[in-house]
Amino acid sequence: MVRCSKEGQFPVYDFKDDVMMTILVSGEDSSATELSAWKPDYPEYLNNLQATSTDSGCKCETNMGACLPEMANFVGCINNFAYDPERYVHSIELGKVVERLVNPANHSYHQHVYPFQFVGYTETEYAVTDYTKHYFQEGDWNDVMQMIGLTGKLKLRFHPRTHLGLVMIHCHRLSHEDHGMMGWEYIFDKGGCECDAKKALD
Ligand SMILES: [Cu+2]
Repeated sequence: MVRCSKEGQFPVYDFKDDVMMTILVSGEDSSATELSAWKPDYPEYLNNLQATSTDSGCKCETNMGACLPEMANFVGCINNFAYDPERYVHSIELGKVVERLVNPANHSYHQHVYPFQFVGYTETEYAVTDYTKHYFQEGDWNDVMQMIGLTGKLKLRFHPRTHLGLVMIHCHRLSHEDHGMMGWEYIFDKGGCECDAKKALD
């Protein structure tokens, strides 16, 4: 993640440009070497889904942004609703390949339990920097993604085959997550996938 090849003091900033910490590096300077490329053996749950189509109802939108007017006191919402422990954003049927269309331009999309594969953009023009495009490559697996400036959405796929129940999703910025931008999906062992949000107790 970090290579400290030069002696000196290096501030680390947060979102507001406040210094969170300073890294003090001592010793001789050294030259950073390139990492050599390698290819991991992927476990089954990371099987490539780029060419896999999704069943109806398993392809849903997840929007991180504004809230309904009655929830205006929250910082942000997922599909217009602030976090509600009794309400889930989408339903998933175990064993189905799932696709989510997500807009992580101003917020970072984070998902628990199952990593997701970034399979592409919904638009041909998506306004991200070459640096970002190089960092997040189509086919990569992630558990959090944000592309500042993104227009349109990202297509993310995963294939839940093991764990039933809750999958938490939220903005990875704590001050947003804790003020509304959190939700969950529910994985069932029967019944089809559905995009409509439901109350868990219905
Ligand atoms: Cu956020």
